[in-house]
Amino acid sequence: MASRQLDWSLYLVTDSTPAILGDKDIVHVVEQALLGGVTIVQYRDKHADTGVMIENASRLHAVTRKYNVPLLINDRLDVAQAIGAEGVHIGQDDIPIKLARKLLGSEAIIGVTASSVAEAEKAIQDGADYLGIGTTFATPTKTDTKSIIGTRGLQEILGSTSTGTEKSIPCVAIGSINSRNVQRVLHQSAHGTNRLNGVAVVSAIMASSDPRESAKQLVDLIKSTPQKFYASVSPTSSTRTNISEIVAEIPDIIKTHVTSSTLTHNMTNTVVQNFAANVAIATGASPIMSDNGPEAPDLARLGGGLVINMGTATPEKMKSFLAGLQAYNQVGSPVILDPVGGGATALRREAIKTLLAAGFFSVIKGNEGEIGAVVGASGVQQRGVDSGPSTSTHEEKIKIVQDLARREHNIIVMTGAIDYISDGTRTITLGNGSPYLGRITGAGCALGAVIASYNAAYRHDKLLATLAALLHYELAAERAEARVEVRGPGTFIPAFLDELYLFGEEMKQGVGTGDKTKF
Ligand code: 3NM
Ligand code: MG
Repeated sequence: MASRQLDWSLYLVTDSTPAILGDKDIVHVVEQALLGGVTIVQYRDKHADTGVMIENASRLHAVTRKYNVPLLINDRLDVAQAIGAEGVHIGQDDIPIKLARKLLGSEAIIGVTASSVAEAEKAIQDGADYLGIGTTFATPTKTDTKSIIGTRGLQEILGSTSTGTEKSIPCVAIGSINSRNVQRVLHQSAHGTNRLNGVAVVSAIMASSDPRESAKQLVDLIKSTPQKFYASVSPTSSTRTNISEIVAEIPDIIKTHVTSSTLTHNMTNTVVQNFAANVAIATGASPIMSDNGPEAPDLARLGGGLVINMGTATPEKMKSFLAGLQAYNQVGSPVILDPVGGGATALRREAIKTLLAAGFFSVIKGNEGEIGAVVGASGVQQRGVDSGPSTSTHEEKIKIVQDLARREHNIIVMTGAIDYISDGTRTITLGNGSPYLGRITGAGCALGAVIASYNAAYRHDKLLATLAALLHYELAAERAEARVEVRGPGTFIPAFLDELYLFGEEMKQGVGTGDKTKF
């Protein structure tokens, strides 16, 4: 099928409504977009009379032909036939695919909109040449969309359209895709080796005052490797997979962190602010406790990491979280999600969903209940924000973190007596720590701050950065617990701050972690 050889990377869908096109000339906008690098054009006009559509379509066709790009017509086979367009795009409520094929013949490109695995499978069976999948994110451009499926929905469809290792049909995602989220959408929607062939946009180009530049920017983002989203900066053979190799790298990473004064930006709850800030300083980081969304873009430029701690997820805070997430994603700096009490209430479960749809988290860290809430089906009913009784076996926990890391394409940390850390390929368990960490408030939240600065200070491999943070934290806790003056949680806290600092000083001098690690 010829459609397989086509370049699907940037698919432009036109819109003639004044809200999007303004008073610009559609043909001029499309030509500019073609000069910027658009690879497919679909003429979509839900309001115009047939005569106007034919007129516009034939003018557009003259331009698309000049750039050797196919022109598809939305829904209207008659218009496609009248001007000899390369094909059509049809929705679920439009003409049946088989009938369209019968009318247009085998050479025509026939694309279909699919919002579910069932629709995708049916479209493939009926002979569609490509799928437009979505709606990815809610969009003002099309308000009657059936379902908002997010990157997870795209991933499910991409998974189902596979036959063996190669998916059977090209897929482009649609719905509120723009230069801010395109790389994340491409990255997070991937299902194993099945990836989107491209993205379809309306407003990102049609509403732009400079369609050529907007198209070029999108093409550049689509073609370049979004390294900031990978578990390691470049997933190469040098990525450490062997546990003893990983351990050998940790002291250098800790040293790098301790000497870096890396910013850790905390959007956290009021209970833990003071403690988390003290912990961050003791580990060599430079904390800022600010949930003021509008200043997030400035702070994001300082090269640090952000922790979004859901301890108090009020609507006001959620606005700040979303602003922070977007600002850090934009510059490619790490964002850590701490879904505090994530399984406890419907509101928190909803907040997790909103945050996951809104941006990319380098690391998600939580106890078993919280990670369960992120997975979507919590086995552990949470009481307060502390962890409930465990219901999963060791093997099950390994599988939970591994599957979730694969789904989110990031690092998952499930804390507990044993910590489980995974990037979807490498899964590590760590038995270090102290029971006192469970008897003071904010121990988990402060760890989030440390994970953020470690991921900002060391960007080569997120798994290693996260592991180094955990080791710094938990080895210091063990040392504090072992001190003679420590009699309980109250005396533990100052001793812990001391040991976080002293351990860092030792690592600066090249002392190493010795044989204290419990992998
Ligand atoms: N189809 P924008 S969403 C034309 O989900 C269209 O099938 C959709 O516009 C679907 O890029 C959509 O401006 C509009 O968000 C996408
Ligand atoms: Mg339609």
